[in-house]
Amino acid sequence: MSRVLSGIQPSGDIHLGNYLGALRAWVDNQRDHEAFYCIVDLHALSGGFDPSMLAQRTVEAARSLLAIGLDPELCTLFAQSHVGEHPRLAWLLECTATMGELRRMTQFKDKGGESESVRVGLFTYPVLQAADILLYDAEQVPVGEDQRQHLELTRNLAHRFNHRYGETFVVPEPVVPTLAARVMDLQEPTRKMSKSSSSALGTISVLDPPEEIERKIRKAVTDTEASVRYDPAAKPGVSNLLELLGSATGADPATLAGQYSRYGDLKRDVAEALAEMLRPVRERHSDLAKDPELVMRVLASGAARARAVAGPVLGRAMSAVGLLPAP
Ligand code: AQP
Repeated sequence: MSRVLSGIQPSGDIHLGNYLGALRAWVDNQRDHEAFYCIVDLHALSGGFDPSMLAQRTVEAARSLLAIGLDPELCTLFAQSHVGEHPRLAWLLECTATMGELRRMTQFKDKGGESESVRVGLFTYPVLQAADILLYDAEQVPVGEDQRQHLELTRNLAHRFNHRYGETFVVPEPVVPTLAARVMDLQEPTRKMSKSSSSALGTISVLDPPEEIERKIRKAVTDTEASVRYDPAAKPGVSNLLELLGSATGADPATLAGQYSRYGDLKRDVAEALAEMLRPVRERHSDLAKDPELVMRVLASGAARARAVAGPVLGRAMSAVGLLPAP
């Protein structure tokens, strides 16, 4: 079985963009791949975070991932900070990466990269992400479109390291969905839906009840034209709604557009389809809340399984760069 790895930050409620862009593929992949999924809590330190909430958010992210359909019998789910190999490999890769290539990362620029007070961790975050992936010899990484550039960096670092120090890492491929690879904010449809930078009305959480989904979709920004067309450049709001409906129902967004003449009808169907798609997630989430210790047990056994794979790969990399083996 080929191996996949992917991660998510515990930086807020898991939203529809995370779900359609990446997490739905996580669930599918666990059946026919050896799957490692990581809650990247160390990455969360690179942005504004609340220390009193971080542990709770990590547990909550794990519970939501189980509710979405991850099965700890089929995949390895763990917290990044529980596997010390991640920051250790990140250092070796920081000594492989260049300032120039990290400066080109658009997420760094978007999140305030020009400011003198920006955290160094925000700058080096894509290198830690490369370590997350390379530690598991992952062949595939399911991600949304926004992560494609970081994946390209990971591939470049793996190639460079292998070329400089000898064959050490598997070079991974990104797997980006064809639909809803970039779910847009419902209030600002030219920006991606995001945990930390979207307004409450612009984001749909995977745990939102049907009436909340209906309210947010009803208020979603469209445009002043009255025709339903799939044209992401000219009509980003309407096209986003059509993509959401398409990815919830399996239909093609351009074909769906032909079935509607009014925005109100489209919005009603989008809200219904999303509520139906997320219903089992909400139900499983409330079942999981009845056993608060379950998540901790899953994360403990996940960390042990992750360390068993990551340890030898880190050892390979340390030996490749010529470090003295530990006594
Ligand atoms: N809007 C989106 N559309 C499609 N995919 C998305 N992803 C995120 N937003 C969208 C994908 O979700 C996975 C987990 O993302 P993450 O939490 O690790 O980081 P992120 O990309 O930075 O997500 P957010 O929600 O925007 O978080 P914050 O606000 O904390 O930065 C990734 O595979 C990502 O591609």
